[in-house]
Amino acid sequence: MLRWMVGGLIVLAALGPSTPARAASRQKECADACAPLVTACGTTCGVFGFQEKSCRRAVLRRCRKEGVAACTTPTTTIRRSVTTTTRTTSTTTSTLPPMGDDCRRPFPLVLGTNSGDTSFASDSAGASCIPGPDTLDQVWTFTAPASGTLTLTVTTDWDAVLHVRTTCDDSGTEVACEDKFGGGTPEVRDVAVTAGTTYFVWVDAYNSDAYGSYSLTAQLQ
Ligand SMILES: [Ca+2]
Repeated sequence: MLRWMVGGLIVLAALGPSTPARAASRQKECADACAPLVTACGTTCGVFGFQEKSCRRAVLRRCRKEGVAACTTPTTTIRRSVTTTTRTTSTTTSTLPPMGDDCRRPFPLVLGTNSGDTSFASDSAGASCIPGPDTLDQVWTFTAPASGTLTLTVTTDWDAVLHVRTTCDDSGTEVACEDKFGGGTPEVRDVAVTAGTTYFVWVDAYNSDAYGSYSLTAQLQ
């Protein structure tokens, strides 16, 4: 009899607090353990209030179901929740391309030496002396401080093309297109410029296999 009573006490002790108490305890544990992830929801979803709430709920729901380890070692579901909102934010904030990639953000061309790299650029322009598509390019903008001759020189070890427009996104305004040599020999082009007029200088490629770093020098006489 005594052995049964002791056994019963051991079983009751193993069961622990009653169910509502355990639920409250689990909620507190989850709130503590998941605080960094919930904060991440606010950071990554800040401009999307509704996503911030659903993100927080998803984190805490998973924790209550699987235990605090779900927050200390994030699992696939939680990662997906946070990653999805991160991607949305990223898409919103990355509407602008990298500098020089297209007409939205041309590099400012200075007199003297400029340098760039088309390895990760996109194909934003064609030109009259470029025969095919998929030619990676970067664009520079230059407003002539005086009328004269602008001498442009692009030096590469790949087959570059140099072309110039007066309206960045209008190929009909092309005023020069230079492609005399393959890689290793600089392309040089003189362009007559008018004081106050803005020109867009493209460092482009002869074909899709041509890309890389370059130097672009500009001299005005
Ligand atoms: Ca191109």
